Amino acid sequence: MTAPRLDGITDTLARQAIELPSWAFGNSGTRFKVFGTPGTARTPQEKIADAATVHELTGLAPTVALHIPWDEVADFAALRAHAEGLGVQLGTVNSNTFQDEIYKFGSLAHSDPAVRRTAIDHHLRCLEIMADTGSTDLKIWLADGTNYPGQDSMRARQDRIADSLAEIYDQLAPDQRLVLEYKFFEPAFYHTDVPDWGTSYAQVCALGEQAVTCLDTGHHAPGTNVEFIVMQLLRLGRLGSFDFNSRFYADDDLIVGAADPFQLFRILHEVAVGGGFDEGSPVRFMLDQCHNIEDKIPGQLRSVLNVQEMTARALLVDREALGRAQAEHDVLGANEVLMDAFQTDVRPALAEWRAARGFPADPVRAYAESGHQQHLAAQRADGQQAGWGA
Ligand code: LRH
Ligand code: MN
Ligand code: MN
Repeated sequence: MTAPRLDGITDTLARQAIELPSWAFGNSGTRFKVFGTPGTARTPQEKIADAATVHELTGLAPTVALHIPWDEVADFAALRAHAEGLGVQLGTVNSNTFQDEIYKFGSLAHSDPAVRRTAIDHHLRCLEIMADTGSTDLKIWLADGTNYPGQDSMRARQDRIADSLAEIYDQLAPDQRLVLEYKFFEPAFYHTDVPDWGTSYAQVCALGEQAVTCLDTGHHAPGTNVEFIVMQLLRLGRLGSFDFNSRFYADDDLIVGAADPFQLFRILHEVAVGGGFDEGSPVRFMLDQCHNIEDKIPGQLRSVLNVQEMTARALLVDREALGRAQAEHDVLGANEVLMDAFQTDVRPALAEWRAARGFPADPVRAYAESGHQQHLAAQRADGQQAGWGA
């Protein structure tokens, strides 16, 4: 088989932007143990510097998402200047109403108006931060839910979320978006207040045009046809962003494309069909991952390259041939068109294209050979490494 030609798809590939989560550069783990990794960032500034390294080697990651309060600093305008000085921008601001004691029974859905007030105010504070950082997306994931049937009224909680979100939505600037993420379980085990795309869709539609849904690939029950949801949200004009990661069991937050590369291909094919890669598309792509045992910077490099490689394969689908086979009800033929693209090894062609644009042909190897990881380990030997959450 001859090497695939990327001619028709390089404009789209050159536009590709994958936002990195600041928290991927801190230590993370499970409830059993958080292992440290030499050279791990100690501050929000160092996390941003590490994200900038990923962008420098790939050209794929021009923005960094923040999580508040994990990335709380005294001066967000200065943090923005720091990022821009390193060649990246600050991106999505993620709110966090799942770690404070007062949120034990919920945040925006809590029955006590005082707790709801605190949770709403936290989001208003995030909007203030966004004014300083230049961020346009406020991403909200709620841990709210219950553990036992009867524990609280699911219906009343849904109404309270709608009211709370409306108050936050009212304060958005015209160019800002409220992005509502869903997740089917964890930390709540009986019911979650925003468990699925339908609930997120109902809530964001009630808010207005500036509210959209975030699809985190790890937030569905095993066996869910995630690409169907991608298709539907694109069709309805409410797919705001992706949180990419991969999973074997639950919300594993492993490297995107590691557990099920074919699912990533099917998702990206639906993005292509639905216009999500078109110029001016409102769909944004983000990683939401943790690197529990591998080094963080190479983990993020591998991740953005996985997305790039699978995007190339999805863009290589012969859509005309696919349409013809579908129209003729050529079941096996249509499937073959899709599988042909999926089975295409785009790595040599992408390596060549990267080199032609002045990037290392193999960014993971270039990083390993640069000695930067050892340099970071020596330079960051003192002080407290950032952890998942700080
Ligand atoms: C919840 C989630 C959400 C949070 C992140 C740390 O599981 O996916 O996006 O902000 O993890
Ligand atoms: Mn997420
Ligand atoms: Mn998650």
